[in-house]
Amino acid sequence: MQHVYSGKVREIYTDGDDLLLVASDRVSVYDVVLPTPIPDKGALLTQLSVWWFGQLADIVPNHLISATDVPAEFEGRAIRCRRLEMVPFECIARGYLAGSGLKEYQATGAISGVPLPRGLVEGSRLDEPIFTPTTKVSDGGHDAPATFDDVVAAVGLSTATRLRDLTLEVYRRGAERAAANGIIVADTKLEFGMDSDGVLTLADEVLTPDSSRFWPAADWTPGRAQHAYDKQFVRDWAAGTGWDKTPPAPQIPPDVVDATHARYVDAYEKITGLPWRD
Ligand code: Q0Z
Repeated sequence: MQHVYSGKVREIYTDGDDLLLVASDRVSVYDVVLPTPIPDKGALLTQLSVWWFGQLADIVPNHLISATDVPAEFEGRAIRCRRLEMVPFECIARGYLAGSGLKEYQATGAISGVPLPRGLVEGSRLDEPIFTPTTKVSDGGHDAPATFDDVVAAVGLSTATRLRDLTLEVYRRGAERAAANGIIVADTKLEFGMDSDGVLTLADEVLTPDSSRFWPAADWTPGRAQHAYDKQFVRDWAAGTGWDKTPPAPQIPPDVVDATHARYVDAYEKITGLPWRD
């Protein structure tokens, strides 16, 4: 086993021809990783993603080989997957306006070349979900918006069209399931790759609160920043400490850790309908 990549909250190892994607219990707010782990976070997000791969298998094949055949030290919070030739875009679907999409809309009236009606505000629901790819910027920078034509230029019209259709289809399936259980999926980021037979394959993690914006539907109020389903307690506590959002971040107090853990468990249970053990 060889460690090949560290993200802010995840790691990649190689094991022969396979990859191991390992999720940690680390949490980031304002792009800063906090010094206090959230117990079970890595396992909850890994198991949610694995559940989604199963739910989405009729839409698109995925890279998962096993969620159990992993080293004991990573048990529950890692998957073994096939190594793919990755598509060099983040495939994002948005059903609501937030984040970098909101900024781009406010500046240009469009996101990734998709024109939107006037008068939308932070948190607005879009009439139809839209495909807003970004290009991956190497070493840590924020991703840059790309248009559908940029994707076509890089991968060809048929693959680009399939990426867009699959991304929107996965978003619709995910948003519908979550909405039925009180959770808005405002947007989601997917990664795809080509397998060794040239089959377009869903990769990475899917429809987790780290790859998507989850909002409690009961609190949804367009015209202001929305509450994050998972990290809102950490954000509210961090804002109240006077911390300036630059590293190092302060330790998270136990009550905030517990409340945040409960939100990750709640999201897992609401979406999957399964009880979380532990
Ligand atoms: C995923 C990432 C991180 C987890 C590369 N099946 C695949 N084949 C080739 N490359 C990837 C995958 Cl999933 C791949 N990432 C993002 C970073 C932990 C996933 F630190 N990068």
